[in-house]
Amino acid sequence: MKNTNLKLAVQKNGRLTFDTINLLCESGLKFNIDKRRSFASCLNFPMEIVYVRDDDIPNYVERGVVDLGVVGQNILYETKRYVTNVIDLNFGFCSLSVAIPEKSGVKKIEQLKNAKITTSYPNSTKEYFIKNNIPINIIPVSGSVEITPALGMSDAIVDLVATGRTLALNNLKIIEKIYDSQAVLITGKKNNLSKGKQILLQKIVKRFKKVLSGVSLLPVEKLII
Ligand code: PRT
Ligand code: ZN
Repeated sequence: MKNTNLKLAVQKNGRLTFDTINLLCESGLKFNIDKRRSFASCLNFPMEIVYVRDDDIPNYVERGVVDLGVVGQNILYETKRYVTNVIDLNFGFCSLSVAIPEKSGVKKIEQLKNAKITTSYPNSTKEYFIKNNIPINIIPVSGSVEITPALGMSDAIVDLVATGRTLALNNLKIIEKIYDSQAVLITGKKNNLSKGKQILLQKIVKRFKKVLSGVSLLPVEKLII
C-alpha cells in the first residue's frame, strides 16, 4: 500500500457493505471486488479500500491507521471516538429504540424505573436514561437482543430498528426512540491528513455528493489527471 494513497475502511461483510461498494462504483472508482481479500487498490484513483468489521472503523480512523471510513452514526454515538463526520451517505437508516414486550403493562418510559434492560448499546442506553432521570439496570449482550425478554432476562431492550420486523416477530413494540442513524463518511480530526490527501479527499467527496444528489457519473479511465 502506498503511503500517499488515501485509505478508506469499509465494512467487510454486513448491512453497509453493498450500499458502500455501490456508492464507490457509482462515483467512478474502479477496483476488484473480492471479499476474501482484506484490501483492494483502486485502479483509477490513488486510494486503497480496506475491509474490516464496522465496530473497528472509528478506532482505525481516530488512530490514523486509515484516512476515511464508512460507518453508522450509531457506532459513533456509542463509542464517542475523536473523528469528524464528512458527509451523511443516505443509506443504512435505522434508529436506536427502547422496546418492551407487547403484553407489558408499561405505557411510559418512566415506568421502566429500576427495570432490567438488555442491549448491545450500553453507553447510549445509560446516557439516555440518565438524561431522563430514570435509574435502570443495564445488562450488556452482544447480539440477538430481541430474544432476551422472552428468556426472562430483561423487562425491555434497547436495539437498532429498521423495518420493525424483528421486534414484531418477537412480540416486542417500541415505546421510545433514542436516536436516528444513517451511514456517514468519517475522517480524523482536522490536520491529520497531508495536503496531498486533503486534495484527494475533496475530489472524492465531490463525486460522492454528486452521486448522492442523483447526478449519474460516467466511469472514467483516470479520475485525476
Ligand atoms: O460483522 P460486523 O461487526 O461488521 O457487522 P455487525 O453485525 O456488527 O453490523 P450489521 O452489518 O448488522 O450492521 C451494520 C450497520 O448497519 C449498523 O451499525 C447500523 O448502522 C446499520 N443498520 C441499519 C442496522 C440495521 N439497519 C438493522 N436493522 N444494523 C442492525 N440492524 C439489526 C438490529 O440490530 C436488529 O437485530 O437488524 C435487526 C432489526 O431490523 P428490522 O429491519 O427487523 O427492524
Ligand atoms: Zn459490528
